[in-house]
Amino acid sequence: MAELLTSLTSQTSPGSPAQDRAEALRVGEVGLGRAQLLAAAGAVADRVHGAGAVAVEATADARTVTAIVGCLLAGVPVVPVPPDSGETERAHILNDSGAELTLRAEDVDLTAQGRGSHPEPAGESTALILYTSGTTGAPKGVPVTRSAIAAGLDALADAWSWTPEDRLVHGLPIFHVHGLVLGVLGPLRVGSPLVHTVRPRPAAYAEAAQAGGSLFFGVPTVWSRIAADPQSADALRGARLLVSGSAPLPVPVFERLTRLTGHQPVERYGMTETLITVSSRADGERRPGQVGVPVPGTQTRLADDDGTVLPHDGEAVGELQIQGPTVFSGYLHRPEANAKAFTADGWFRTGDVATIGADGWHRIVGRASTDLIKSGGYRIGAGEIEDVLLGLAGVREVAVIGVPDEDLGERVRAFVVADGLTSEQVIDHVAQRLSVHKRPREVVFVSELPRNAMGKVVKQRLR
Ligand code: MLC
Ligand code: AMP
Repeated sequence: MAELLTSLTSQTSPGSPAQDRAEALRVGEVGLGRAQLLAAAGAVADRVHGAGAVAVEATADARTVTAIVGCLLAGVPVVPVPPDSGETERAHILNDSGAELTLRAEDVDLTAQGRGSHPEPAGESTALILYTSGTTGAPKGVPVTRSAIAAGLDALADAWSWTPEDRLVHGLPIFHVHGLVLGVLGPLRVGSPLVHTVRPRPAAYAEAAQAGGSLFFGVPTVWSRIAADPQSADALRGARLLVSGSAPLPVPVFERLTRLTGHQPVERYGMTETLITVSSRADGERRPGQVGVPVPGTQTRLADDDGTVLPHDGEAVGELQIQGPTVFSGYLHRPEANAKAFTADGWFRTGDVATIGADGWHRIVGRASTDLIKSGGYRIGAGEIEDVLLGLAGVREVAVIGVPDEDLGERVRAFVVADGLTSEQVIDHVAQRLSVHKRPREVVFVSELPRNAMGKVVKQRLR
């Protein structure tokens, strides 16, 4: 396979001194040229070479990016750990992935020089192991191969006319597909410099736009906050392309953003398991409330509950299923989940419910399971939070749901049957054990949960 981080590594002899010094990457206050990033990442590669997998404490920091790049140069799978993940979640990720070593920003020396280049690993080898929530239990490990990332990024470069002339700006976390695969590996493959703003605040995006940012990534919460801040939105007029994804972009946010920035945002759809598979195009139409057409190389279809394939007529509603070079081949250590995740003829079952028009345009209308919550663009499993809360002394029963939220899309609400506990105790119990963003934003104490004749909690009745 061609190299994964082509624009970083493809020049075997150094580029021109000016090219090498020009900033390839900036995270907050720290900028790195291509040559410095390659040298410092090379030193990390020398150190981790031969490890089965390495965990990286994924703070938004130029040293963390260097650690990730170093592991990728050495062909060692990277396990990004959310820096705010509590003890339960962290222990699970480290244990399940088999990571042999954890790198933190402090472990990386940005002035170090690697001893030399490492051979490019095979395309089918694992680049990243990303952890993502399911409806029940602890998060599942998703191995993402080098060839899937390469195919996914090349498809997006085509869809978004993304070139080395762009300067990408975002402030998303670098432990998920959006911020890491698209937001960090994308620029290193395409060759467009990256400006990471550490946090995705409207004022930081505005400042980066004024400094020449052209391509901007955000989750809908970020775009909605920008749309509520006319001054920051106006600063984005000079951008080339605004891209939204990870959760549905509400139509009013699309419209307001268009009015205030002069740009209709491109919306795209994806998953950790499949990378980005459907998008509107930079050179094409944008439609509020729709996520576009399959990216080059991806096939999509709809199926009903019995597996009958449905027509692409814009009316039929079914589960969206995906095939293509970016789709993973199964969760780590989860044969049962894998059996359910794919159809007999090899299509990945997204669990998202959609329509597809005769013109190929996709509309995501919901999710098959009420136990997957999307809050601020983060995927959160109700079961994981319920398991943790059942471990809190005094809690007798619990049910977690997502409720609509103006800012976050959905917010986590926990219904708890308990004796003598406060909302803060319940929230803190989750925040200390799982990632902070998984904490309930609201706790409702009830005397009992609604159950059906089988004794199963009826979550619909909690809404
Ligand atoms: C509050 N905090 C607490 C707390 N209550 N900490 C501990 N215990 C408690 N009880 C603190 C936090 O530490 C944090 O501090 C602050 O409150 C706010 O944190 P938050 O709740 O996370 O902030 P919020 O404003 O809600 O964040 C909104 C957001 C964020 C948009 C910035 O949700 C976000 O970054 N989302 C991006 C998700 C993403 O990238 N998803 C992509 C998945 S990939 P401090 O100090 O940190 O401020 C995917 C595929 C695809 O979906 O298609 O892309
Ligand atoms: P994650 O596992 O965090 O990668 O989340 C993937 C899920 O995010 C998908 O299954 C969808 O439910 C949701 N998602 C991503 N992009 C979009 C979008 N543009 N519109 C609606 N939902 C989306």
